[in-house]
Amino acid sequence: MPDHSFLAMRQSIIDGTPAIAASLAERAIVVGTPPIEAINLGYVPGMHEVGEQFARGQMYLPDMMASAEAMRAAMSILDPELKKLGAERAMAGTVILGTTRGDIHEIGKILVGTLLTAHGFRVHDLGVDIAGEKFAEKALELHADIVGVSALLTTTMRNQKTVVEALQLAGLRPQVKVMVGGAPVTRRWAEEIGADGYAPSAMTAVVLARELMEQTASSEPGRGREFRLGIQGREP
Ligand code: B1M
Repeated sequence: MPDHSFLAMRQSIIDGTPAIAASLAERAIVVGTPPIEAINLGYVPGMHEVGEQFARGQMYLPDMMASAEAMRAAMSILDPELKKLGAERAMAGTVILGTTRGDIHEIGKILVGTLLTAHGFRVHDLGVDIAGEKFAEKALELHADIVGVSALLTTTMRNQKTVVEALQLAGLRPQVKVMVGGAPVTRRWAEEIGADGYAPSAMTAVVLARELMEQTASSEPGRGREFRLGIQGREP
């Protein structure tokens, strides 16, 4: 896909125009652009620009909401294309995903969920503004291998710690790995709160989830069976 198409995608996010964002996504599929390229080279740079303009006071909350709407419109077209890949893969593990308490940012988390699904993980997305206990409850119910917690605000990233604590309280910590991410999150923060890993992007979240599954498979031979079958089968 030519560079100007990626620029048009970026602009559709900055302008907050869902119809244009969606039609560019449809066009990308028709011309055979990999959906992940459209997301990473077109739409996400638009979101970053929006964040910068908001921080400089050149954009206001309603503008940021319109941009998020445009991003969602594009994702609604690209998501199913990405997920199709996952249907052909062996089950890699079960992941419970959510945005932490007090935080309603969801776009990055949805992208992480989509790519995990595309790489064979069974993903249960709890949504946004989720308390630690809710993560623990679902992890227990679905026998999760990994709990993934997203946070976009410096004020809400501390709630990622409450998820680790809730899992500990429920006695699930030995068997459930915790991964964290989101713009303000760092590897150091992940270590500080006792998470098992940090990923700066959706693609690295997939790599991390696979590493965590490998650790589980080597420490609990029976448990990682599907994962081992998965890696012997198709690799991403
Ligand atoms: Co808000 N917001 N926002 N916002 N918003 C930010 C985060 C901000 C940086 C903007 C800015 O000031 N420059 C700023 C936070 C400042 C801070 O805390 N340091 C901010 C603010 C201040 C706020 C409000 C407080 C504004 C207000 O009300 N005055 C408010 C808070 C609401 C709340 O949550 N309680 C608010 C509201 C909103 C909207 C609702 C309007 C909207 C969200 C809509 C939605 O999600 N449905 C919104 C948006 C869109 C943004 C920006 C512009 C874009 C976020 C986004 O979608 N990025 C954002 C600026 C920015 O991030 N540059 C901003 C695209 C997405 C693909 O990237 O989410 O980073 P990201 O996800 C990446 C990685 O981080 C990683 O992978 C993803 C893909 O590569 N990742 C993970 C994410 N989660 C992961 C989990 C993992 C692993 C990797 O493992 C589990």
